[in-house]
This record gives sequence, C-alpha cells and structure tokens, in this order.
Amino acid sequence: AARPFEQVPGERRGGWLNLYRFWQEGGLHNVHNIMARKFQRFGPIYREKLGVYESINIISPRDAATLFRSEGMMPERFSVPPWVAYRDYRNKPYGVLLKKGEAWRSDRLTLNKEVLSPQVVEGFVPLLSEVGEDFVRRARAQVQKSGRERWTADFSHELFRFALESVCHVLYGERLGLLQDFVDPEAQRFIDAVTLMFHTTSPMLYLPPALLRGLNTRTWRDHVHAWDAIFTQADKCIQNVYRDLRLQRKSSREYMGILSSLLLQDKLPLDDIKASVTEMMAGGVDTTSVTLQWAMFELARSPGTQEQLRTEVLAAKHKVAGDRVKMLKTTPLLKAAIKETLRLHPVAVTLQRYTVQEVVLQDYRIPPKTLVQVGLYAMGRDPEVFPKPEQFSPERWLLPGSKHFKGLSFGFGPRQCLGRRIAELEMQLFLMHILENFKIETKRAVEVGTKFDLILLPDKPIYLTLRPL
Ligand code: HEM
Ligand code: 2DC
Repeated sequence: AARPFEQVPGERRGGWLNLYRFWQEGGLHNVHNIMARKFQRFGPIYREKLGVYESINIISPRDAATLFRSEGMMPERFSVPPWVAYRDYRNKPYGVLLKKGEAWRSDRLTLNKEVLSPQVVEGFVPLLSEVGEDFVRRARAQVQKSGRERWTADFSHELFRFALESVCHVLYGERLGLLQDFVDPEAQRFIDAVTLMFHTTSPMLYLPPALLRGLNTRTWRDHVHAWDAIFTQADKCIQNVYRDLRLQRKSSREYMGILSSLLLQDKLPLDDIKASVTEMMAGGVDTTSVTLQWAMFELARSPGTQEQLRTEVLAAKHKVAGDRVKMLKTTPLLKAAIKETLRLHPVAVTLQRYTVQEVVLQDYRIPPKTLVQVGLYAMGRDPEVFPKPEQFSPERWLLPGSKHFKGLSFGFGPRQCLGRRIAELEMQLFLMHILENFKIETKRAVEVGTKFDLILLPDKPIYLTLRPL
C-alpha cells in the first residue's frame, strides 16, 4: 500500500513563518529558483505552506500525467488571490479565468468554439500574418533610419505592441495601428497597466482575498488602478465593436473577429462575454511578447539552428507559393523551436490543480481537494527529463516517443490556455516573417537570467540586432 500523506517530505514550519523567511530571502522574484532547489533537496515531491496556502509540488512527467488524468470535467487551478479580490472589490464579473464549476464549463465550451476550434483558428492566419508583415515593414524602416544596415535595440516594447495589435485583430477584427510611428497613448496605457498588474500581483500572491480587499497599501492601490485601466480600455474596444455591429457597419461576409461572433451567436450573456474578452485582451500581451523575445535571443545564440529554421521556412514558402496556412503544415522545426523556447523559458512557473479524488504520487497518497503544483520551470531544466537541459535544441521535440507529458507550457486538458492557438499562430507567423527577412544577432557573451513577476520574465533587457538578409 502507498505511504500516507503526512510522510511527504518538506518543511514543517508554520505557513506565516515560511512566508516571512521567503520574503526575507528575496524569494519574491525568485520563486522558480527556490522551487528548483527544493526539488534537489527533498526529491521529486515535497510539501510547502506559504501564508494560508498549502501545496504539494511535483516535477516528473509521470506524476503530471497521473494528476491531469484524474482532473475530471471541471478542473480548478490556484485562483490568484489579488485577481479575485479586485473583481469582488469592484463588483466585476468573473470570466473563464476565475470561474469555477458548471459556470466555468458552459462559458468555456462556448468560447472554445470561437477561439480554439480548428475551423475558426485557420481564419486567424491571415489576420495574424498581416501584423507580422507590418512588424517586418517597421523593422526595415528602422534599418533605413539607422543608416547602418541593421537595427539594434531592446525589442520588448515593440513586441508588446506587436502582441496587443495581434490579439486585438483576432478579438475585434480591427487594427489599432500600434506598429506605426505614432502610437495611441491609450493603447500604451493598456500595455503598461497589464505589466503593472502582473508586477503588483506577486507581492500579494499568498495572502487571502478577504484580507486584500481591506488593504490600503501602495501595492494594492496600484493593483486596483492597473485593473481599472485594463477594464476601461477593453470596454471601449468592446463598445466600438458592439456599436458597429448594431449599425451594421460591417459586411456580414468577411470574418469579423471573435467578439462579433460571440455577440451574434447570442449564447453567452453580454457581461460574461465582456469579462472573458477582457481577460483574453490582457492575457495576450506579455505572454507572447516575452516568449518571442526569448525565442529570438535563443536563435541569435544558436546561429546554426537559426539557419536550419530559415531553410525550412524558405523551402516551405517556395513549395506552396507563400500560402501561410499550408506553410504552417510543413514547418515542424519552427513549431519545435517555440516549444523549446517555452521549455527553458515558461510563462507559468507552475501548473496547478486541486485533486478531486485520491491520487498516488511518488507512492504517497494525496487526498482530494489538495492543491498540487507541477513545477514547470524546474521540469524544463531537469536533466532526468530533458538530457542536456541547458542546450537549446528544437530537434529534441521531433524524436519519436519523447513528449509524454513534457510539453505542458500551455497547461493541459479542458482547463488549458484558452489563447493557446492564437498564441501559437501569432508566434509561428512572427518568426516566419522575421526569418524570411532578417538575420537575428546578439552579443555572444551576455547571460540573461529569469525573474518572477507573476509570469517569468528576462531579468535584464535583451539587446538584439536584426540585419536584412
Ligand atoms: C491560461 C500559458 C498566451 C489567455 C493559461 C495557463 C497557462 C497559460 C499555463 C493555465 C493552463 C492550465 O491551468 O492548464 C500561456 C502561454 C502563452 C499564453 C505560455 C503564450 C506564450 C495567452 C493568450 C491569451 C491567453 C495569447 C489570450 C488570447 C488565457 C486564459 C486562460 C489562460 C483566458 C485561463 C483559461 C481558463 O481558466 O479556462 N495560459 N498563455 N493566454 N490563458 Fe494563456
Ligand atoms: C503564478 O503560484 C504563480 O496565462 C502562482 O494569460 C500560480 C499561478 C497560477 C495561475 C497562473 C499564474 C501562476 C501565472 C500566470 C497565468 C496564471 C493562469 C493564467 C495566467 C499562467 C503560475 C496567464 C498569464 C493569462 C493571464 C490572463 C489575465 C491577464 C487576465
């Protein structure tokens, strides 16, 4: 028989003392490294209590498989307390990100049809490709302007704008024009608000929502302001589309974007549509832009791999006369490069689920309703799971039988990332266009680490050079 729950290794200190130590040791921006160290110290399973939250942490793909296979029809993850506290404080409805149970499931099934299903997703390709082409155009203009046949910069702000432009094009069927010289200050405020929202979440991550709502600290106030700005701006975009639809300003033949489809379908109440569309708009900025930054950085450091990708992309382009949908079907290495980027640089430090029945992990019996976290960052760098983990090598994803519960960057199952297909297409098309037009370079010697700011980010600016081919 399996061992009892109480015997799972870990520290036995109280949660508040732990949280205090954690603060003191600068753990705030270092959650990922602290976890990796704990797996080294305690082995592939350990328990932890921070503040009021107790969790079991696992690292092996086999345990992840056990966890996800028993997650049921309405999986629940850790509900980020400051996000819940804000919605309750302002009396704003939850979207799929924060809903639970049947309410989550019915919203999610309706959204899946418009955001994830293969038929609609193919329709996103021209919209996202267009934004990628604009980025190339802008980059060429910057090269011209520099007078040095190259463009060297920290691309993070450019990529934030690219990402917001992309997600808005598929959500609203409209362009914001963020890749021109003049950028709408409201859009820039939205981008800054999302970054601030993530940044102010982490210090309050382990405090219960009820406590947060009454707080009057700088962090909580900034957090509220950030979400206020996010909701106000998203609401403006949503109202625009709503008005155009009522005035029938758009022809009903062309694809009008996710929001219009949801409104015309009339299956979800308007408030629920708004809540989830706002979450997608906010969720679509930092996630893909940071991943693209890492991808370009890794490709710049591995010129051989970069050249292989370019060869694949150019061959695909040649074969199908530039049809992007078809190109995406013949570029496995490009897709593997994105998976490989997310292995080393995941957006989410962990995946989490509350167990619904008893499961056995590493021969310990884990009772129902336990918070279990899969250490995604630690798994991606574990030599037992990925041989030579420090090497950026997309080919490892093309070896047969090597992927079992290892490619988990977007989560798993019915609760996985809703924006997954948008994110993947956006990133694949972006890299395609870049590889077709530029060489990506960087100063070889610079090491860049990772910082936890709720999502994982580069700990310093990354300078890259684009050089026209
Ligand atoms: C959830 C990763 C981009 C919207 C998640 C989760 C992960 C994730 C790990 C939790 C999944 C789980 O618990 O199994 C990523 C990564 C991205 C990305 C790595 C890009 C590189 C996006 C984009 C959007 C988005 C572009 C919006 C269009 C969401 C939403 C949820 C979610 C709404 C919550 C879904 C639910 O609870 O039903 N994402 N994401 N994400 N993501 Fe993403
Ligand atoms: C943060 O301990 C660390 O995709 C916590 O687009 C556990 C945790 C729970 C949920 C995770 C979160 C972490 C990181 C950010 C994620 C989030 C679920 C969705 C969110 C992974 C790992 C994200 C970035 C969404 C955000 C949408 C939002 C802006 C409306």
